[in-house]
Amino acid sequence: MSHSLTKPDHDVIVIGAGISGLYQLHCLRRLGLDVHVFEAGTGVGGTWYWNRYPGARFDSESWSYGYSFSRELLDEWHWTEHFSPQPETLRYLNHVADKFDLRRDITFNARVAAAHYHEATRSWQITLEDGSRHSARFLITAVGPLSAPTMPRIDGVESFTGQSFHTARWPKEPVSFEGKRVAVIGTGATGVQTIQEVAKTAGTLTIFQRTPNWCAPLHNARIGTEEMERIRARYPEIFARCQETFACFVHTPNPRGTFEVTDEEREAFWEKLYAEPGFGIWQGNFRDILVDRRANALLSDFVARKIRQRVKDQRVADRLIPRNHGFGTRRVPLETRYYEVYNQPNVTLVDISETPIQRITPAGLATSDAEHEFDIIIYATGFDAITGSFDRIDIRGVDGLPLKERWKEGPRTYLGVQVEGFPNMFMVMGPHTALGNIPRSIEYNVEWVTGIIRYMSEHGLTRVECRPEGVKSWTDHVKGLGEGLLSNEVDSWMTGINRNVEGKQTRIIARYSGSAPAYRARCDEVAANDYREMSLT
Ligand code: NA7
Repeated sequence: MSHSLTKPDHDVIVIGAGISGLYQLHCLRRLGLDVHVFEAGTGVGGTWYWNRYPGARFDSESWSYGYSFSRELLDEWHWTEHFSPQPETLRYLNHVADKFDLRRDITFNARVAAAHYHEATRSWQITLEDGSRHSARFLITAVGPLSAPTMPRIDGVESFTGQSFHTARWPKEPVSFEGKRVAVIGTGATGVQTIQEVAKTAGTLTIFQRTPNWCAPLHNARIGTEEMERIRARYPEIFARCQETFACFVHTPNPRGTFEVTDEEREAFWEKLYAEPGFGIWQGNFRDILVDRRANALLSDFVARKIRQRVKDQRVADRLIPRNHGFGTRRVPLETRYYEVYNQPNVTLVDISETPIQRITPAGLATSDAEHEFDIIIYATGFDAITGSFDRIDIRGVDGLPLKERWKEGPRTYLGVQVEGFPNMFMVMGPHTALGNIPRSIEYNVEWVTGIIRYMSEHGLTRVECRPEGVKSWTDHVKGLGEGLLSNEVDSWMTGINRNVEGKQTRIIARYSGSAPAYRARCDEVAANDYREMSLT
């Protein structure tokens, strides 16, 4: 690589050693670059390092979720379950780090506090929380869209004298619930996984639900040696399919409309989807369920009937059925006997939309109508999503412009990978990229970023910045794609709402909602045209 300017400490600094950061390190190192990763945790894994809460696991099929770039890796790894539990996923990512000798270029226990661009040297200076400084030509944020956990804004959280945990900061040591009085606050995908697991051993379990979500069965199963052999043989076909589908899952919308079939056919199709593993009922349903109100209402009614069948006490079932949004318009938690948990005598559901939590007390918590005592409180209260992990770092571009300032009206990006005024910074899984089955999107994003850095190295270029017109056109495109989607009319992390974070009460278009193949085609086109849409010098 050309170094006509003062040589920084590294060619590239990557923030984060999760699925994105690990692969980014591997790809750039293969170009012969000096790459260094700073990671806040003590080990690799990102999401799968931090989220050790009981019951944490994939909702995507394990064999569609792992890295696809190395046939050797695919051949040697045995997924033991169709939807891998967190400990296995963490083992997998550690195996990847060992196999590709990644750790030697990662500093652990190193949280990045600030990242400032310096025009004079065309480089980024990174300051860690310990005050140490490191510079690089390129900065790559691999910080994850769901990695900044948020605690509820409830008085007295610090006063509780029992054990309390946020699910995304779960301790490494096992936590026993045996005979304990346990509270769970939050019923998103994380809360649902936690609740169904904790209910197995807790003395009592009290669930504080503000908004119910539409959950659907996961139908997990073990994978034996022979089945894994068959899966391995099918890997090329599996990953080819993930490249073709809308959101990189093995599931993709059915081409039929909800009202293009008879009532009997529709009911039979939904029964089939409800009985099948994974996200099929959300991602493989009729093509119009997330845009047509009548179709969505009909499907919601189908799932509501399922909840009623599974929960014995119909008053409890009533509370578990969402009223303010339709099926699939928020992230659908997948579950294993979640609804049956509410039939257990030791489990109580408290609807805090009726009786809000007023404060956390030393002994437990107080709602508007009762005092509750607990040994353990679990906060499954989610994340400051998509932009939150950026907001926590003091990122400044040209002329010291803070990224937060640039995004104060919501994120504006070029292809979800670059921001105007932030040269030489690339985002992997930044706002406005395709989410879906995330590792598939990550691999694409990482390879695209690797491509442009390779191009610059080969051409002796040291500065890359997107152009204002490129940002406008991509941001408008992303906003346009969001029009008509029922999910954009609902508060959730996907629309940038977090009631626990100041300034995150207005819905924004934070994610790209077009198809993954269309996203890739657009990015491929930019690369094929030698990145002429961007300013490279
Ligand atoms: P989510 O989906 O954002 O869920 C957070 C939950 O916590 C949700 O039920 C919230 O209720 C609840 N919450 C948040 N703050 C409070 C307060 N102050 N009081 C009571 N309840 C509260 O986060 P998850 O971790 O479950 O999942 C995030 C994603 O990670 C998930 O979609 C996967 O893709 C991986 P609300 O709905 O806001 O009323």
